Amino acid sequence: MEYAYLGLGSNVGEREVQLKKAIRILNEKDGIHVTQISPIYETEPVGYVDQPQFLNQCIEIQTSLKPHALLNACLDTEQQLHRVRDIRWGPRTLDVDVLLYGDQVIEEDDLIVPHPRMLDRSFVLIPLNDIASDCIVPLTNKKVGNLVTTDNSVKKYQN
Ligand code: PH2
Ligand code: MG
Ligand code: MG
Repeated sequence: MEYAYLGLGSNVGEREVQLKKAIRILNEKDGIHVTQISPIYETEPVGYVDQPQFLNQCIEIQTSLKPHALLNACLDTEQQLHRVRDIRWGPRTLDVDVLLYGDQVIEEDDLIVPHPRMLDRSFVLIPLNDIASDCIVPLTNKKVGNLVTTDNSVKKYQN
């Protein structure tokens, strides 16, 4: 068993409903148990900016799945929420990224952990800090709580 952290994002359709469905689908999978759920944030798009605002959230899971099996579970969850992949960093009903997998460093063609862009993405670090402030990010040797900075483009989502 390992603890892992996943980043969820949605900016098309019923964003909040889709995040909730995604967590339910993940939790129902064999070998995945959701142990913590962050608050939801509404965030300005990063990278490809001409698209709607995102809702972002992070979850902690306990998993018996190996990293690639976990990645496949994430991709399968995206498929169940009818994700269409066209523009890189473009609009999506659901994105599920593996952020951290225990203290492992993974550098494969299809899976890089820690997630290569998480350190400069407040829409990841702010919700992650809510559930994992003491978690040490491999390669940085720093806690999430020491990596996060305030960012006005990431706002608590009121529901
Ligand atoms: N995901 C991206 C690209 N840009 N911007 C925000 N605010 N939230 C995201 O989840 C996001 C993004 C690629 O995965
Ligand atoms: Mg992503
Ligand atoms: Mg992704």
